Amino acid sequence: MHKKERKKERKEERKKERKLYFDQVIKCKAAICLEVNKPFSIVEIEVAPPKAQEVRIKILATGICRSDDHAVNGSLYAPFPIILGHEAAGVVESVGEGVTSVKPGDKVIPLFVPQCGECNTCLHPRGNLCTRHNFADGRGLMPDGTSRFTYKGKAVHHFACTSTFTEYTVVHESAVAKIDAAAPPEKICLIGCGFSTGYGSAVKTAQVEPGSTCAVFGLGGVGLSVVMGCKAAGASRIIGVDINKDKFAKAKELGVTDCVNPKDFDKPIQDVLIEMTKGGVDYSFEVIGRTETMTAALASCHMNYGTSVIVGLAPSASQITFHPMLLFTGRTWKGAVFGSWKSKEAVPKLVSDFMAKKFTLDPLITHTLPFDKINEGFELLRTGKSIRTVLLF
Ligand code: PAD
Ligand code: ZN
Ligand code: ZN
Repeated sequence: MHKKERKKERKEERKKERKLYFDQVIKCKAAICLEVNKPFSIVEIEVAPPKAQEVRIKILATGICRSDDHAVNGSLYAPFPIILGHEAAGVVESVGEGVTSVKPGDKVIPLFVPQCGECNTCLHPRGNLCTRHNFADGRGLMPDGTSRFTYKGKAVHHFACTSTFTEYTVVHESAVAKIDAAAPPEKICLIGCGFSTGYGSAVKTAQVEPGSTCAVFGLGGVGLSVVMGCKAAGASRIIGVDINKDKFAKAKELGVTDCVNPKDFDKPIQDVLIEMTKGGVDYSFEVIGRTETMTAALASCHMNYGTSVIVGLAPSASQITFHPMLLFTGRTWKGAVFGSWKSKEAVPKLVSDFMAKKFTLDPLITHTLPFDKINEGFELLRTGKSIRTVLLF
């Protein structure tokens, strides 16, 4: 073949490849955060097809978690513009080369803490923060360093390996789990973050024992899930601590035995709890995200054998100072992301447990809104009126 002809042929081939690529680009609705502290803008974006080892998902339902709000207001560092959201359920639309664990049509939950199954952490029996895919690297990009989202010709960042405030998203294969096809997306989306985080913090991270006394600081969606975990583990006394007394009725329904509002006392909340329990609780959980309540929760647990778990996400720039005596006298202080679960293997099992009615999610879902009303959903969270709002597409 003549050299010129070969060149022309190659050019045609490249043109065809480009066309195929653009044919596969999906235009869809997404809620973008253009700048810190600004409302979400509902706009049309382009979602590129999944590359090798990646999965494109049609989102069916997504919950609003306080961690998303931490990113909106800048207390959790995030690069803008960005598509937030990390608590969702959806259906696989297409897969890139080499993907074996899911296929188009599978019902799935995106995983903000991925599980590659091969790194040191994934191979360790207790580790759950995959070292190959760092959920918190703050780059807002796919593992290859690029984005699959475009708005007005410019790249938009991903969030927490998931980005679910969009009709379509792309995630790495290690950040998605296949679940029971019959599971209701508008409920089990909570297994993508809030429920699993709270429940796991009690049953896996703390390993609450039957007959123990627990204190849960913060009775939002995650805190109430901690309460459910403590109850399931057989705790005999569960003290709920919140500054919003409107949270107490539901907390009691779910197993809280005593409700305490720090505003009702003129002494530190740890003194109140130590008095109530004659020395301190066995397990305490901070599920708010404030450094002061983290140290108060630590001080509330019994010296010698008390364990305190940090579940709340403190501002990126914060530091804690505390008296070393608090630990010297025997308390244990720990924390966990996603309730210590190894995500890809645990999420399908948690969905099966939900289907087998081993726990309920209904009490956590106070509001369901169409996706377009995302700003209203965030207002409900900020004003303390909602536990979880689920957005439907
Ligand atoms: P939420 O806002 O629904 O609940 C927080 C609760 O804390 C509310 O009921 C507040 O009234 C209450 N509260 C606020 N300030 C105080 C105070 N000073 N004393 C007592 N109570 C107070 O949030 P959420 O349940 O969605 O999330 C809770 C935290 O957990 C938040 O920081 C979030 O970012 C973090 C989180 N962590 C993980 C993880 O993997 N560790 C996952 C998901 C969420
Ligand atoms: Zn969350
Ligand atoms: Zn890994």
